[in-house]
Amino acid sequence: MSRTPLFAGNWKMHKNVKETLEFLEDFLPLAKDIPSEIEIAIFPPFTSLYAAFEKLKGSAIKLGAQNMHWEDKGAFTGEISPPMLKEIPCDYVIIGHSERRQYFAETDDTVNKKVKSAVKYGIVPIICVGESLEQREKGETLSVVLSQVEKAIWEVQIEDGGKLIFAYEPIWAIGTGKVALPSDAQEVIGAIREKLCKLYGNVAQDIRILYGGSVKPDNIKDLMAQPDIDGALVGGASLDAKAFYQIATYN
Ligand code: G2H
Repeated sequence: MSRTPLFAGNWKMHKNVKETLEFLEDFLPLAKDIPSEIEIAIFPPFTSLYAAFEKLKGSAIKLGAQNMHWEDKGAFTGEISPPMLKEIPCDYVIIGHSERRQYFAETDDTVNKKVKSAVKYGIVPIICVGESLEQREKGETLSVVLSQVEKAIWEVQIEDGGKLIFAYEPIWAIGTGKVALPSDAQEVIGAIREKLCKLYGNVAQDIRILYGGSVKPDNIKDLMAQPDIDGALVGGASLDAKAFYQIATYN
């Protein structure tokens, strides 16, 4: 079993090219102190991806996009294709973030199409799943999340666990400052791993599962102490070089 911890900075709709380069000016010197067994990736807006790639040359920091279309080309105004992301190149792509599900009508079906396409093009998808507050209060957390997991990877074949990453992000914890209790996050993430083991057998032990939702320097250590939590998808706190560095060096 080998699961390298991953700290992924999801910048959402923040930072133009100039601000991206300013962040990296601050972050790259700090990142030299991050142990090599920890992986860092940043997810700037599409318009900053190439500038980030150029600036990251020679560093171990990976690059990812926040979304993509599943088709490789066509009349899809405003969309970005997997080959376009490969050209940058991007290592990762976030798929099915709850903000995309909520504001841009993404469904389990479109998530599945995107996951299949990402795997086909060799871009590792970070597949986001998570329940709403209402679903949690009704005791539906596990059924909702496990159903999202199953539908996201429907007919997706993988030969090794490095091809997929999941992020459990309870919707009620996103950008609200309300982080899930580490034990609650572990319960859901442990259940996701069990489900993946049923579907994929032993390779599921190598699939990384991140926690996301109001991760900050002062709560990351307790989250990382949980056996199935392999890192974090960090929103707000990843916009600040020092805070993101503190999260990645939680120990
Ligand atoms: C959840 C998370 C990053 P934040 O969306 O994906 O954002 O850390 O701001 O809650």
